[in-house]
Amino acid sequence: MADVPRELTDLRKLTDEFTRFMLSYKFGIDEVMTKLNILKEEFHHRHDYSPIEHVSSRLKSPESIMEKANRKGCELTLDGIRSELHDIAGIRVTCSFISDTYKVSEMISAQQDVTVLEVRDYIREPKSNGYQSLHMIIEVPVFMSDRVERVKVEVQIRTIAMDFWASLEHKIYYKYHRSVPETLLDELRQAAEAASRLDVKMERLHDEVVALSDVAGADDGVIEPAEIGRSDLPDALVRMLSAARIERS
Ligand code: 0O2
Repeated sequence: MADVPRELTDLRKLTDEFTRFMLSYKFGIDEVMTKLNILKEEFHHRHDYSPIEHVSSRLKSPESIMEKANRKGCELTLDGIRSELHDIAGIRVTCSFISDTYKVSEMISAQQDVTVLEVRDYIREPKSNGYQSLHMIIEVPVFMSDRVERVKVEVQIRTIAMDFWASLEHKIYYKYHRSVPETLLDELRQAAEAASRLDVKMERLHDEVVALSDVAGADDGVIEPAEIGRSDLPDALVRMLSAARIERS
């Protein structure tokens, strides 16, 4: 076999190293997604409700990693990037209510193999533009064939209203190439305040309804497909069906 030029071997080695670097973050995401989906399902099974509405993930692209590493002035090596950039792996959890965001954060923190490195509470203290979200940087072990790597994952937890606002603000920010007109920034701040009031009101209403249904044992009028045939029929329905059968015979 012909000799492979040195540069090509080096390039292959670099590509392989970078692929392993990116894969470790992908596995970190997979692991935290599994944890969150288990929590969601198990909580739903136990309490007939889940504080987690929706979970999504994203892996920063190599271009975006380079841009952020340059912007932060961090050492441009894989080790430098690994230690300075905390959001290469990102997971977003949306919840219905503010109290749910803290519930989710507590459930994540309580897991034995999770190390919480940092929490930024932009819900208690929103950013000056109105941005609200609970950010956690966590570290999870990823078990590879030849080693265990501890991988950082950024988890953003917020309500549906906060998420709606943040998605729109993100779009506007990029549309205006990061220099948004002051009037629009003002409107965004007002919209953030309105979203925040909505969150508080919806949670209060929800608490009232829960208190009512606790007293009345209310039925929400819906049956899960898996429950068909498993639960007892209401007495009135049994009486009605047997009366109809007697009439027919
Ligand atoms: P993208 O496109 O979502 O990846 P640090 O990482 O600690 O050096 P940073 O990145 O400012 O500093 O940390 P911070 O404030 O916790 O923000 C991290 C992420 O939160 C951002 O990632 C956004 O996803 C989100 N975020 C923070 N502030 C805002 C905001 O004002 N509006 C919106 N829409 N999102 C925000 P990226 O890498 O900036 O972006």
